[in-house]
Amino acid sequence: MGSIGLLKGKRTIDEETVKELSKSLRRALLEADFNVRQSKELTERIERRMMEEEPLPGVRLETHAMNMIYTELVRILGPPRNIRPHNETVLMVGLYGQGKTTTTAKLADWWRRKHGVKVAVIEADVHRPGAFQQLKQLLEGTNVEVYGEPEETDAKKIVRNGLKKFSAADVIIIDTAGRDSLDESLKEELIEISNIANATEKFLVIDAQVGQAAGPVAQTFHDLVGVTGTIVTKLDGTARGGGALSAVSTTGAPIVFVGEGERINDLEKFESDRFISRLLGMGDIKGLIDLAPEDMDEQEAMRLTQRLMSGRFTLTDMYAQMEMTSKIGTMDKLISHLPDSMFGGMSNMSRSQKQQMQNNLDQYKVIMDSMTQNEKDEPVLLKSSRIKRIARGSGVDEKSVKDLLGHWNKSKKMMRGMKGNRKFRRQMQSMMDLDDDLGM
Ligand SMILES: Nc1nc2c(ncn2[C@@H]2O[C@H](COP(=O)(O)OP(=O)(O)O)[C@@H](O)[C@H]2O)c(=O)[nH]1
Ligand SMILES: [Mg+2]
Repeated sequence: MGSIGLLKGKRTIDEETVKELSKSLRRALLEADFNVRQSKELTERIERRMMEEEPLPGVRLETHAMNMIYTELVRILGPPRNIRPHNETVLMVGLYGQGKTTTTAKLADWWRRKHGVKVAVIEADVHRPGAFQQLKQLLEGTNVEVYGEPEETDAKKIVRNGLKKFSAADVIIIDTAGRDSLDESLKEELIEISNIANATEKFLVIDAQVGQAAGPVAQTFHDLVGVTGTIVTKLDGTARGGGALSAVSTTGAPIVFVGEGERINDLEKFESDRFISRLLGMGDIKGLIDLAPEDMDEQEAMRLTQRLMSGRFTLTDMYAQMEMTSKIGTMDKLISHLPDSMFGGMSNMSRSQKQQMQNNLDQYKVIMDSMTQNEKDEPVLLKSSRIKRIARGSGVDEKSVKDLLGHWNKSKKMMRGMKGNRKFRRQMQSMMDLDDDLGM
């Protein structure tokens, strides 16, 4: 992706440069082993956006382009998923040699270490001799209990017995068998185990080196058990992980952890920045993107959301919400975690709509500057005499003040409506959880 440098110092982008950029992006994606068709679709989309969208004022062209590439990739990767290790049964699936057993051990120890919960694992791979021994060895010296029956050939039986034995555990992880490719009997076994386990999570373990086959492999497992998360292993090697991206794009199951070595500690939480940097072969791209303006970071958005959820909704809250919305173009990453309804689907606002919104904001700011804190907190106080005073103080007509109040009223109703919406609440809750678990 060196050709991003082509944009350095340029003020406008021409078709030739866009083509050049797009070509080099596609090359980078293919070198990373991202699916051929998907690479084509993605680069065409970015090409189109580059021709159509202008950078926001003050944003350099190369940053603008990187933002676009980044947000498009994040769109595929999906919003981050946070798993609370309570009452979870996790099924590990994947082809032979991808790192299922190793990751089972890593994950068990991770949750035990970082969350202090009781974790137990079940070895249900009856096809690979020594699988039980391998898992036991990996977990030696940890407090994770391992269940297995090395002589048993019926995996279902082992799973049933294991589940019974570990009924008091917070988390149970079940390791399963995989071959080079899945044959019918193995497929059937996996479905049966999945049914017995009634797992809350099904993680597809995929080696970063798996290339173009990743998508079809992921599809197969997804059809069998319904994959809920992806774990990419061997990211300590040279592979760029494009195959994993194809897998995610196929199943829609986001990457939750990555494996970076053979030892039990070599597990990391997934971070999209790092992953995308690696995928594009660009070192650390953090410095090249500029998604959230300094005055509006993700934390602020969280804080605001938390306030909105608390049921209070002042004019100041409304202003902050609008300000956030007006910046959505540069905040796709954050917005992708939020329900579209929260911003009235404004992530698709056109340039002129954004401009209009900015104009409104400017005016609201002037008007609000003429209000007392009390009035901003309790806009219902604003009867006609106060409205007159505020209009005079801010040099606008009374109608503009009333418009502001009307907007506040509408937004407040919208917020109320959403508060009652269970899906929305759940989404908000999981967003808040991100905060709690940053130390995870
Ligand atoms: N370098 C590296 N090796 C790994 C990683 N995860 C697993 N392995 C190795 O890959 C091989 C296969 O792993 P295993 O867990 O047995 O795969 P399974 O057949 O899917 O259970 C073993 O030699 C592991 O040590 C990783 O993240 N990095
Ligand atoms: Mg194994």
